[in-house]
Amino acid sequence: MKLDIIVPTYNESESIIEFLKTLKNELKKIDFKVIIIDDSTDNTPIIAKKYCKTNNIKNIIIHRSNEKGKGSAVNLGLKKLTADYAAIIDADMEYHPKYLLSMVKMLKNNDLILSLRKRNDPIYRKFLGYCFKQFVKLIFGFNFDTQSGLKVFKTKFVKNLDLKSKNWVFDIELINYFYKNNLKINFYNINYTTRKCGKSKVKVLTSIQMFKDLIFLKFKNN
Ligand SMILES: Nc1nc2c(ncn2[C@@H]2O[C@H](COP(=O)(O)OP(=O)(O)OP(=O)(O)O)[C@@H](O)[C@H]2O)c(=O)[nH]1
Ligand SMILES: [Mg+2]
Repeated sequence: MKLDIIVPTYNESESIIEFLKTLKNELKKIDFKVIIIDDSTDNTPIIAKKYCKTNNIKNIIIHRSNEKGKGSAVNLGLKKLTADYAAIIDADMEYHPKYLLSMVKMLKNNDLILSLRKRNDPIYRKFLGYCFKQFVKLIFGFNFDTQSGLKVFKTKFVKNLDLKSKNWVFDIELINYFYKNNLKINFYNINYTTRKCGKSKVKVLTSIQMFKDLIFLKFKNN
């Protein structure tokens, strides 16, 4: 079984080694490749390249110096997929790579598996997260955690997908693409741990932008 793993990175020099080490350890039995799409201003891509080389991890590492956005990074990652199965995961160890194999196994009878987490956020993010979830439910009808950073899917279904969402609502665009095409979506419960090192890229303003992007996604792109 072959698995391509898309990892968007933005200044993750403090966590990238732990992430790659854990990934390699958890996926000993399968043929996998990491596809890191990096927009960092620190040395994340250099550290990642070196670690992959010395530890024999198949990799594609693309550094973009004049572009940003998790959504557009994932979109570029989608274009690089060659394996039958693909995953998207964050590099900050909030989503443990130990879940990947079980989730990929579920693709035998499904097309997209979404991880569901129980977040333990500061109160303001809890509140904004709740409002956002209600908004997603209202305009897309999705009554689940769409923003979880760990997903696996069959590559063949995303061949023609070109994500328009440059930033944080790309998850909903991706899920909606599977949904619109009547593909089978299923869920996998995970334990989620908050970031231990490095900095969050999510700011209070991000949430406001997300509401705007979501309306745009629904009424302009769909
Ligand atoms: N390539 C790229 N990756 C990004 C960008 N912004 C965030 N990321 C990556 O996307 C992943 C999620 O970003 P986080 O800042 O952890 O977002 P989050 O998990 O919602 O927020 P926290 O819970 O506070 O960590 C991480 O691997 C980031 O490095 C970006 O502009 N470009
Ligand atoms: Mg994070």
